[in-house]
Amino acid sequence: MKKRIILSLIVLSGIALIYSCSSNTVKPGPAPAAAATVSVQNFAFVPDTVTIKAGGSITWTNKDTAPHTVTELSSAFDSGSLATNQTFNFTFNTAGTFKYHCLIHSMMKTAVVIVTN
Ligand SMILES: [Cu+2]
Repeated sequence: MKKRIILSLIVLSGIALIYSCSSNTVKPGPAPAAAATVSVQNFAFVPDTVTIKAGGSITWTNKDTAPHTVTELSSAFDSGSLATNQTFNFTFNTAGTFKYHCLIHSMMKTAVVIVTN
């Protein structure tokens, strides 16, 4: 009888030990980098200003029937011509302000990506 109690105590403390160890190994991961989406719609970038954290990425989708480009003014990124429903993704690793426009349609308003640390 005594043996059984001791044995079950050992088993219970073993379970408690495993539980405490496993709960200690659960650590919060790094905060996810912000991601954002921009539509190219009705000859405009929507929204025309996006703020993300460095390391984050933006995906543009052309929702027009006309082709568009997503081209940074100093060529930091350039999607090339995007057909309808085609997407372009770019990851911003450094903080800064990136103005971009569409090379095909000069009348389209310049849009901006603000990358913060
Ligand atoms: Cu365009």
